[in-house]
Amino acid sequence: MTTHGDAVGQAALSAEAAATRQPATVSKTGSADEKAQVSTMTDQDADHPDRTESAVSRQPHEDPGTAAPPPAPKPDSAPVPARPADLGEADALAAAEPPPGIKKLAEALGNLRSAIGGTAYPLVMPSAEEAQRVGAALVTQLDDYLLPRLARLDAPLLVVVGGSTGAGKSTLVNSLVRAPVSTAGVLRPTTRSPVLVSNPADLPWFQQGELLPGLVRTREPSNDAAALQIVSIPALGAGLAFLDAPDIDSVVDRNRKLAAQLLAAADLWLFVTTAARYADAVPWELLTTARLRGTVIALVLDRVPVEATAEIATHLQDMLNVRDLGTAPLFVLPETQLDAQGLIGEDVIRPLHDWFGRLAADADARAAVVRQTLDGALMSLNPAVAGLGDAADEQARAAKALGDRVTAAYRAGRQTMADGLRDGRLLRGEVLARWQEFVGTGEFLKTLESKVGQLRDRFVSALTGRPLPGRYLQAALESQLVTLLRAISADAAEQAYASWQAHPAGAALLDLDLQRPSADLPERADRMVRDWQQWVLGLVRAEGAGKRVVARGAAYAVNGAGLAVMIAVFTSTAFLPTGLEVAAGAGSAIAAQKVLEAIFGDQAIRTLATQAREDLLLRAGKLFDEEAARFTDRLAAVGLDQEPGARLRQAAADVETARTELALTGSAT
Ligand SMILES: Nc1nc2c(ncn2[C@@H]2O[C@H](COP(=O)(O)OP(=O)(O)OP(=O)(O)O)[C@@H](O)[C@H]2O)c(=O)[nH]1
Ligand SMILES: [Mg+2]
Repeated sequence: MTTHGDAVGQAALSAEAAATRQPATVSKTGSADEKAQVSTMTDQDADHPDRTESAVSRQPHEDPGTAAPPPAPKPDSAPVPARPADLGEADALAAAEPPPGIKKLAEALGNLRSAIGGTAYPLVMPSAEEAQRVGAALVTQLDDYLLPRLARLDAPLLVVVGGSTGAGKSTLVNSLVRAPVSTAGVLRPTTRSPVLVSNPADLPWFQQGELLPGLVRTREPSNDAAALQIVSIPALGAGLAFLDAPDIDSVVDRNRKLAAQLLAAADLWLFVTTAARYADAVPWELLTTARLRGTVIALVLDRVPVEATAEIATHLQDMLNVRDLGTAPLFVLPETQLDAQGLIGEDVIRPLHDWFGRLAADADARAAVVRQTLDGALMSLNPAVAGLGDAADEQARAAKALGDRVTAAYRAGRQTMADGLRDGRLLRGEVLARWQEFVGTGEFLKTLESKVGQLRDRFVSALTGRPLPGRYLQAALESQLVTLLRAISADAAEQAYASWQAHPAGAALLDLDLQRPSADLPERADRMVRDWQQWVLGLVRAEGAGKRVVARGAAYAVNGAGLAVMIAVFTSTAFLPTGLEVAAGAGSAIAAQKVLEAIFGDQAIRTLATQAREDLLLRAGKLFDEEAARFTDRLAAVGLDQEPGARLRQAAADVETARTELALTGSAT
C-alpha cells in the first residue's frame, strides 16, 4: 500500500488502489506483491508467516464472478460452507452438525469458559483486579463472539466501526449504506447504543442473539447501552453487516467498555480516526490489542484537509509502521461537505464502499477474514489465560502465606504454653502458697525425709484428718492456667492480626475483633482447665484403683494425689523444680514427687505426670486452634480452589491443541 504524498489519498480513493487493498479474497497465484498486501490483514506475519499466505490469499480481480475458486480445504481443516445467495430465515438459523474438529474446539472452549468463569480472585492483591477484569472480558468475548462464531462460521461477517468520539463513525456507516440509519451529531458522545446495519437476509442471524447475547435487540433508536438497534437495509449486500459502536475514548465510561466489548466481537475492525485525532493514545492502544489478537483491521483517516493530506497520511502511515500495523488497509477521506441527509458524497465514500462491496460479494473472502480473526482471537486466549493462571496461583500462594502466618502465631502460643509448664513459672505466688499449705508443715516435710516408709499413711491421715485445703490450690491452679491461656491467646491474636495487616489480602479480611481473643475465651479457658483437672483426677483415680491407700483415703487421697500430679506437671519433666529457686518451693516439689512415688510407685508417677501434661497441652492446643480458626475461617470463606492455575492452563492448552488441529486459516500455527 502506498502511504505518502498525494498518492496516499488518491490510492485509497481510487478504484485501483481499493482493489490492491482488498483484504481477503482468494487467489491461486498469489504474487509476492499480493502476499504483501494480504499480510495487511493479518498483522501477524512476523509470528505466523504461514497463516497469512495460505489462509488469506488475495484475489487480484474486482469482479467476484472472475474470482479463482478457493483452494481445497486441508483434510483436517473445517470446510467453509458456501453461503447460499438466497439464504432464507429458516436456513440462516439452521446450523448443520459441526465437523469433528470444530466440535472438539467448541467443547474445549466451553470448558475454558467454565474454568475462567469458575475462577475467582477474592483475595485483594495487585494482580487480582486485573485478573478479574481480563477474566470477565474473556468470558464475555467467548459468549459474545468466539462460541457463536465457531458454531456458525458461515454467519454474516460483522464489521465493527470503532474510534474516537466525533471521528465520524456514524456518518461513515450512514454514508456506506446511503441512509441516515445511525444518528450523527454535534454533541459528544452521540452514539450511546450500538446500531447494527444489515441486509434483510442476514437479520435472522443478528436478531436471534447468538452473537452478543447480552444486548437486547431493538428496532428503534435507543440510548440504552444494553440495547442493540438492528436496522435492515436492502441496499447493503448480504453477508456483511456494519456495527456503529459507541466511542472508545469519551468521558462516558459505559461507552468505552461497550466499545471494547463490541470490538472483541468483530470479524473486522474498521477504525475511524480524523486528521485532528489520529495521534490520540487510546485508539493506538486498541489498535495494538487488535494487532496482538490477530484481528483483521482496516483504517479510515477521515476529514483530512486536502492541502495537508500528504503530510498527515505520511505521518499516520509512519505511526502504523512503527506499531507493526503498516500493512493494514488505510483509506484516506478528504474533508467534505455532507449532503442534505448528512452523508458523505458518494464519490468520496466510493473506494471504501466498493471495498466492502467486494468483500460482501465474495463468500470465500469473507470466510477467510472470519477465520483469520477467529483464529487470532483463539490464539490470543492462551497467553491471556496464562496471566489468569498466574494470578490464580498467586491467590493460592497468598492464601497459604496468610494461613501460615496464623499457624506461626498460634504455634508460638503452643510453645509458650509448653515452656510455661516446664519452667515453673506457674508455680509461684498463690499457687505456691496454696501448695505449701496443702502439703503441710515443715514437720511434714521432715517426716518425708526420714520416714519415707510411713509416708503413705501419714499423707493419707493428714488428708483425712482435717478439712481439705485442696480446693484453694485447685482454684489457684485454675486461675494461673487460665491467666496463662488468656495471655497466650491475646499475644497470638495480636501477632496474627499484625501479620495479616501487613499483607494486602490479609488486611482486607480483618476486622477489629480479631485483634483480641474471642469474647468468650475466658469462659472457654475456665471450662477447659476445669475439665482438665477433672480428667487428671479421673486418671489418678483409675491408677490408684485397688491400691490400699487410695481405697482408704478415698476422695482425699485422689484429690491430694491429683493435685500433686498437677503441681508436678508445672515443674519439669523430671519432676525437679528446675525453675524454682525458692527453697521452700523446691522442697515442696520434691515432697510432691515423694508423696506420689510413695503411693503409686516411681514409674507410675512419671507416667501420670507425663499424661497430664500432654493432655493439658492437647486441650490448650485445641483452644488455640479455635482461636486461630477465627482467622482461617475467613480465609476459607473466600472459597479458593486448590489448584486454580493448573485448571486454567490445562483448559487453555486444550483449546490451543484443538485450534491447531483445526487449522482454521489453513495452516497449523
Ligand atoms: N463536514 C463534515 N462533517 C462531518 C463528517 N463526518 C462527520 N461529520 C460531523 O461530525 C460530527 C460527528 O460525527 P458523528 O458521525 O456523529 O461522529 P461519531 O464518531 O459517530 O461520534 P460518537 O457517536 O460520539 O462516537 C457530526 O456533526 C457530523 O455531522 C465529514 O466527513 N464532513
Ligand atoms: Mg456515533
